[in-house]
Amino acid sequence: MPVVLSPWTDRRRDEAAARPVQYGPLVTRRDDDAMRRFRSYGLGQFIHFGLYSIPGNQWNGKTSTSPAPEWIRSWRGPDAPENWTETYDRLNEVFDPTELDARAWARQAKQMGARYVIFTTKHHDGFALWPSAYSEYTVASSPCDRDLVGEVVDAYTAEGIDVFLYFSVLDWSHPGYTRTVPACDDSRAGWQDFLDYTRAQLLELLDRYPAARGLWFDGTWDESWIASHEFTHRLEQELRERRPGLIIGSRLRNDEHGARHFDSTGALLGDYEQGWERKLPRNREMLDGNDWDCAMTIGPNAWGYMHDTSGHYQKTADDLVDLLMRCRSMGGNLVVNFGPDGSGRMTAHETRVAEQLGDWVAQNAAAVYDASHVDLEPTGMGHLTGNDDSLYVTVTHRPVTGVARLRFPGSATLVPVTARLLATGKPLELHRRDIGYDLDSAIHYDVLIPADFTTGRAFVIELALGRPTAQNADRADAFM
Ligand code: JFZ
Repeated sequence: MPVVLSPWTDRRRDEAAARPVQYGPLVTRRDDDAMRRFRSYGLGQFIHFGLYSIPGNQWNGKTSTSPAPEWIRSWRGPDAPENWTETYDRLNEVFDPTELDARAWARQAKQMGARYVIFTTKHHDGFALWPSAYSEYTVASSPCDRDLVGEVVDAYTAEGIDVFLYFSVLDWSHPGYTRTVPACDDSRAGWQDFLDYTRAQLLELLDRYPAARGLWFDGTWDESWIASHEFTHRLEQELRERRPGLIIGSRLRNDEHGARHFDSTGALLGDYEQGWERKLPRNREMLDGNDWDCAMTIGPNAWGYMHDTSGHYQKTADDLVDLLMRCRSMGGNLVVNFGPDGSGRMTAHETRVAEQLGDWVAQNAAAVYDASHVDLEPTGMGHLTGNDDSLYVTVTHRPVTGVARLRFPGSATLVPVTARLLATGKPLELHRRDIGYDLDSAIHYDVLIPADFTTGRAFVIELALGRPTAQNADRADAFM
């Protein structure tokens, strides 16, 4: 799994260069119910659905050269169909996802173990999946004529899954949208129109869907938006006032110097880091204590439906288990993306991995949800998660010796007392080892993995923690 440092997340904390900031964060690290929920979500689902789901990255048998299937409208070049943009813009006339059953989606997400969903209410093409009063280009202008956002909000809420609304600021359908800073009166008026419309749609979403817990912004990278820092600052304030507890990530706005995600002093601009998209932090230190999640595609870079995935690696359930526990070990959530086809059906591969991931998560729930980063040296065997009661070792790389060895500092106030396989409850032998080569007086705990225990998937060793008393040391050595 390549782990790269992204320029989005590589904030510069160069104190000498730090400039005073007026349009900095509106929040500091929150510890209310909503953010505590966020921290224990563990696993989420992303759904990209819209007009682009109809072509699924191809048209008339030709495959698009646009960056990703949901970007197919921007297909250019000799292979692009004639009048492609006009053709795309009229897909609303045939948009009719008759197989879309939000309750079936929600049941599937529940079985997978997702605790939140992020749903595309409006992607870059500007087509709204709710009947917005502020646009002609919505589900109401299609044969579908259903409030798909409402269906998703209701269905997922009924399953106990929190809903976040994805909203692209970048909007190819609005005549006032411009990528650059408007330089003449006409374009300034158009841009102001666009800002009014954006604000109206966002307030409309909050008013229509009171159950939504968060807004997930996208398409906020153009110069025009970056220059509108006064507007976006006020907007964030207004959204937060309108819905107390609302969660907004760091991709909505920037400071007056153009610094995005983090302001020019390095402070996070939102409730959590929203730059870990298709990438992961190398280590916990890079996160500087911030909340975060990782949005991940199942294919290489396809968020919307892709009709033909041949030649594109599709992540397996094992890949996702590894990613999930890697995220949890650094205190973050993993959000797995789904791209249903134009009829609204989930693909066969996504359905299969959702089921397999769900089976694994159900068996190992304790290691996923109420367990997070632990302050121990990472282990090459896999990923560590835990809480005050338990330590979980998700073993992705099984030691050939059959000995899972964990290193605790001599000063640890909580140490392993008993060990078992989380999925089955089978007790495992645990030994406290004073190996004698540690000048720093670290104590090692060895868990013996029985040779006759075989599995093709990662497995979790659960260690109950207790105070390092003599009695507990004996218990650790007892054959359980
Ligand atoms: C954006 C969209 O353009 C894309 O279609 C999809 O919706 C995705 C979830 O978000 O794409 C991005 C946004 C940010 C980064 C990369 C792709 N990034 O942070 O590197």
